[in-house]
Amino acid sequence: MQRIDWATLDSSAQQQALARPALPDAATLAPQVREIIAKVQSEGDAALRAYSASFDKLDNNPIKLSLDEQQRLLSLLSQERKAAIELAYDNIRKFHAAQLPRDIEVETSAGVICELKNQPIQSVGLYIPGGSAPLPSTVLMLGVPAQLAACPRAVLVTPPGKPAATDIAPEIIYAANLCGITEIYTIGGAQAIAALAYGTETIAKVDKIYGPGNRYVTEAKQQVSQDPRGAMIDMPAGPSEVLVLADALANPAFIAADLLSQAEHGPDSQVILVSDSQSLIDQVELQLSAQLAALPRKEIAAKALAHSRAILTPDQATAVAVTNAYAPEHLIVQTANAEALTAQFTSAASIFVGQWTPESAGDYASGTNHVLPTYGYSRTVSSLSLSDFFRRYTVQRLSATGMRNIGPAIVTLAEAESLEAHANAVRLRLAALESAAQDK
Ligand code: HSO
Ligand code: ZN
Repeated sequence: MQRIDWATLDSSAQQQALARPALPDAATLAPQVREIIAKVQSEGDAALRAYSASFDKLDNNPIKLSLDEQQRLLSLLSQERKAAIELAYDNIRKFHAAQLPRDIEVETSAGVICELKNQPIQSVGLYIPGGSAPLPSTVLMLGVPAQLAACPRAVLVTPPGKPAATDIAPEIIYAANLCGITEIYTIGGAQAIAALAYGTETIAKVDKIYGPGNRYVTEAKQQVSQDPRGAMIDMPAGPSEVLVLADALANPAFIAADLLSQAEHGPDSQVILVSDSQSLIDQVELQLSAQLAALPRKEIAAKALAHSRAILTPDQATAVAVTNAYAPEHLIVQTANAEALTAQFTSAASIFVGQWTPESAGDYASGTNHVLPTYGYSRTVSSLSLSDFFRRYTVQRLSATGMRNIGPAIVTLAEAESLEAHANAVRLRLAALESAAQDK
């Protein structure tokens, strides 16, 4: 870890210490992804098969995973894994079910009724990364809210397996089926995002795309979300990150394990330790090297650690300020007063309080969602929740009384904006009401 003594830095060096990395080859990535999207738009399934052949070295990707294949995969899964997935499913379901948005109806003036209603998004596409670590937990994080919102159509895409395209992790299928999802496609990368956004012969277009992915996936999501004929996306994304805020009494072994759990996600993972205790930082460093050596993914984790930072602050208040300035995706608070500190955080996407709460709890099974804003977006973007699977819309109705009550003010406002047609739409009605009253 890079050691940083906060008090010795001037303000621009402090900003630099908290900066995210510039995303590599952004300039070449965008046109590459644009080309993939265009090819899927013009050639459909044939483009998906061609990309499978060139990127995945698979000649006959069936694209759609049949129900028979799903059954075959499920038969490979142990009871222990099924039970663990069910426990996670239950907790995620409990926490998200409590988020069900309520419709509201308000009479704002006599005879003027306004409603705010929630309607499930009709068709949602869930992207589940494959590659070095297939993530069945992400299936639950996306599938459970889609199920609770009762989205009429939820489909899942995930990169093809090996040796056959249909060799998907059985855990992914089990989690998907628990969430009521059986429409599953064995495609990944930017081409999968294009297929979801625009549709192909086999895959019908969806309205909104959810889920994490590599740089190509993230760039493709950005591009299709900017096209009105494409699809909406859940949130902008960058590499995953954790910040641990610890005091002198924290357990260095726990902290090192938490830092490594983020580091093993990928070489670009962002890992930060902030503490007012030099000796705690020293002990965490010792633990990091000891624990790292035993990890199967030590090469990935070591790369992430190489650009990670340990920041020494003069006191705890500065540690909190540094945390708020960074705006971490995950914030783990390992201090004696963790509970009391929680109210002081203004920008973390998901907070893990106290020594018994590792990030792994929220990654898998506590019930909170692990799809979270990164790259500082958590200042304003929220963690994925049930509301992301609804669209909100409004309804209003005026009675004759309502028109009499607010009509004159509307005319005045329309005149103030010099919008005569707007004023007329009300004047005509007020006049009709007036003459109907005189006829009586
Ligand atoms: N920490 C990841 C989520 C995850 N961890 C999935 C394990 N599996 C991003 O928040
Ligand atoms: Zn994780």
